Amino acid sequence: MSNINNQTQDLYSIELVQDVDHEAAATVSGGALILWSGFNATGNRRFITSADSNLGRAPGVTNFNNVASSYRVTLGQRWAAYTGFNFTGTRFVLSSSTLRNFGANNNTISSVRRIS
Ligand SMILES: [Ca+2]
Repeated sequence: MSNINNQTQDLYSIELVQDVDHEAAATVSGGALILWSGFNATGNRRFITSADSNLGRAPGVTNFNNVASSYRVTLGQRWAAYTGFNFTGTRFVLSSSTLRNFGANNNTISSVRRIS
């Protein structure tokens, strides 16, 4: 029985470590905007570390055009999100270091870039 308990604990630890690794990698490279396809950090996730003019254009990666429903930023950064490709359309600022769900802008983001 103790073996089963230990194995469960190990699997849980591995999942946490993987999250930390993603965060560490993003931090080392200068911070990130993290988007999730679902509310409350659920669904697919994308780490964005530089301007992306088209969230639907990412070969081999899940489409994120008009998909993001929750987000947070690292390193106290501010990112501008746009409802159109190439930083057009409605613009709004993402700056929360804690998880936030999108409200009126749910599933509307098409491009993003960091702002100072
Ligand atoms: Ca969504």
